[in-house]
Amino acid sequence: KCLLFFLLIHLYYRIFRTDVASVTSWLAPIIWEGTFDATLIDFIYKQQNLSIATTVFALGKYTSFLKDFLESAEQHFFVGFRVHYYLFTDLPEEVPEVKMGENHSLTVRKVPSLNRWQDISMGRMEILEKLIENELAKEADYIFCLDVDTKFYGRWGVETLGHLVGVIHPWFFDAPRDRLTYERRPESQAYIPAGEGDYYFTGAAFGGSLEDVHHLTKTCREQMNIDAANSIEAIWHEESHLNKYFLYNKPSKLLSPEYLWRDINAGAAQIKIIRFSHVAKNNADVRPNP
Ligand code: UD2
Repeated sequence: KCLLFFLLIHLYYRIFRTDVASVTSWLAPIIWEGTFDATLIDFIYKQQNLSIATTVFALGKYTSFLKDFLESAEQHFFVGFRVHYYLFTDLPEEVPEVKMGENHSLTVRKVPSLNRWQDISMGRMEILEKLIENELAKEADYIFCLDVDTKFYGRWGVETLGHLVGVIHPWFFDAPRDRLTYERRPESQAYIPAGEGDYYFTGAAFGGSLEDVHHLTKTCREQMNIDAANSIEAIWHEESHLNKYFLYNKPSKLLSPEYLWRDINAGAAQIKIIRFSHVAKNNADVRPNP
C-alpha cells in the first residue's frame, strides 16, 4: 500500500529534463537533478539493508583535506544507509576525529609513503583490487572510490547505485569528442583511437558492485603494469586507463557532473545543484613532486 502511495506521488511529481541527455546510447541512465524522486528511491532501497564501502586515500599533505571531506560526507553521503569508509594514509596520526552518523563507520589503514603523486594516484587501483578481494566480500554490497581533495555540498544517495558507475568529468561534459583527453599514443594500453569514445570520465569518483569494481581495478592495474614494463605512463595516469576500461565495459549508470563539479564557485546552466566538488588546491604546496 505504502509503495503504491509513493508511486502515485511520483507520477504527480514527475519532472522532466529537456536540457540534458538522461540516457546513453546503450540505455544507461545519466543521473541529473530532476531525473529521480529522492523520497521514492530512498523508500525502495531502504528495504534492502545495503552496505556501501567507500574508499579514500590521503597520503602526505593530502591529509589536510580529510576534515572537510569527512565532515561534509557525513552531512550528505548516503545519510540513513550503512556506510563503511576505508581510509588509506601513510600518516594515521593526522586523521582528524570526525563524528560518524548512525550506521556509518571509518577504518584507517596505513600504507607506505610514495615519492611521486602519480604513483599514489595510480597505486590506488591495486589497493582497491586487494581490498575487495580480501575483505569486502561479506562486508559490502557496493563500493565507491573517491578523491580526497573534494567536498560534499548536496545529497549523494542511492540514486547513484548500480553495477558499474562512472562520473562524467566536469571539464568535458559538453565538449565535442575530439577534445576529450584520452590517451592517444598507441604504445600505451590506455590508447583510444581518434573518433572513438563516448564520454570522458573522471578518475576522482567511480563505483559499483564489488564484482564489477574488482574487475575494473584489476584490469586497470594490469594495464598499468604493462605500460610500466614498456616505460610508458598514460597521460592522465589511472584516469586514462579507467576511460579505456569504460569504453569497452560500458557503465550501467552515469552520474552527471553534479557528482563531481570543478569548483563550487563556478556555474553552468545544466548544473542545478552541486553535490560534490573538487576543492581548489595549489599542486606545488600539496604534492610531493611536480
Ligand atoms: C585527476 C583526477 C584524479 C586522478 C588524477 C590522475 C579529477 C578531478 N581527478 O586529479 O582522480 O585520476 O587526475 O592524474 O579528475 N593523493 C594523495 N597524496 C598525494 C597525491 C595524491 O593522497 O600526494 C591521492 C588523493 O586521494 C587525491 C588523488 O590521489 O585526491 C588524486 O590526486 P590529485 O587529486 O592530485 O590528482 P588531480 O587533481 O590531477
